[in-house]
Amino acid sequence: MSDGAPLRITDVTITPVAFRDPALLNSVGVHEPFALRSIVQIHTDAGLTGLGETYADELHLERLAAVGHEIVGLDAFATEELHQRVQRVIDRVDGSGGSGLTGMITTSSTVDRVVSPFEVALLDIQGKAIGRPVSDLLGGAVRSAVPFSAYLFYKWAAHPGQEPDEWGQALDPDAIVAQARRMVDDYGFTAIKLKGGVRPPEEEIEAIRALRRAFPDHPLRLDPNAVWTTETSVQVGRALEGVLEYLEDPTPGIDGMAAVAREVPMPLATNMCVVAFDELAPAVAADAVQVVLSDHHYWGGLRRSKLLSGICATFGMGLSMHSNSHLGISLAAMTHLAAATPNLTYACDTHWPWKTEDVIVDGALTFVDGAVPVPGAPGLGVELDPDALARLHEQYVRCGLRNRDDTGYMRRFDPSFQADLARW
Ligand code: GKR
Ligand code: MG
Repeated sequence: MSDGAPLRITDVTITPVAFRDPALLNSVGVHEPFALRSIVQIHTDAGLTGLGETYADELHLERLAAVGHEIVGLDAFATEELHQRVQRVIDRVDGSGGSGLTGMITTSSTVDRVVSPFEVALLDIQGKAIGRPVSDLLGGAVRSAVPFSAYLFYKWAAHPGQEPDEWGQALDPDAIVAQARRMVDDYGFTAIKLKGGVRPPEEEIEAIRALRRAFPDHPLRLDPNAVWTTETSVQVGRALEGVLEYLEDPTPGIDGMAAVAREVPMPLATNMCVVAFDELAPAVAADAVQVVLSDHHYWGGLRRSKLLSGICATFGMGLSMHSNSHLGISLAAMTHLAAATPNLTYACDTHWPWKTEDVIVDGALTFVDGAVPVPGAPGLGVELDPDALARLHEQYVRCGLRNRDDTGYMRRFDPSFQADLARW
């Protein structure tokens, strides 16, 4: 592909899939038995195919389908033109604005969310065309492996009516430490995050203290997804002085986070109050957050995530990486991005250990001492398994879930459950 001829998109396939997910608890409820994702395949006239992965809520799928039609004929190197076309489609299809597609994230730019899987797929094609990994297209890897953190959840032993899963119940500090022990033993993770906002704050403080005793050298994080008041957040932050590397989204909103940041000793991180470019300026002005969690799925893909990294570096903010339930195409994209982002100095989040199924051929992604070696093959370095894709699509069709609804699922078992922010 060195003659400079365009590499034209001939066809786009979008396949919703469902994969089994344990009963993981969070501040808005409990994970449903299946997590939903969309697998994007872009085909070209040169016979190269690129892969992307994103959310699969119904409205998002509609937008993806509309974009799929709009980009046939586009040159696979024209990612700026991709962005413009997606903008036009979104203006036409639904005006714009957030829609809560990511569960807890409601205000990120719709265009950036829709662009993301297509941009990743185009970078996959570009890499394959020139025989280089995606990390090279992003400036080159500055680390050969990307550290991820163990991501602990309070959880039920099973989805109601089902047999206990292999992890069992985790509702107290001892069980959380046991979960961490298994994850660290199995994957070698060197940092640990606890998803909080589930138990009363004093119990979550105890869980973090128990983790500190069990893992004296692991950086620790706690993320209650903005379920605490500013007063509670300050109390928790002070109680965990010297224990947390950062406290993630203790309370809602830029003003609330700024108020907490002034009173607690550790940095505050977010994937809730800064999830789009227009939220950066007010957050910087208020000094509301000291660490931004990037996520290429809603920051507009890999190159726009690098733009975010530059903005964070400019304003002296740290950079980490957020995760939702995801499959291997996303992990590959996250790994290439993190490898080529020098100031991404925190271990990235991943839900990886919680899944038991995938759409990619095994073997391209492994964990060594808690880090994923950057795939060196052209493009993303992962290959779709057509049988697995068909199986997980069939599972999507049969499972009946069409939108993520942790709160609705929880209320089937506890009708009084409230998902309000700042409720503790
Ligand atoms: O999977 O329950 C979950 C998480 O709570 C996820 O939805 C969040 O978006 O991991 C995320 C976070 O850091 O807030
Ligand atoms: Mg978070």
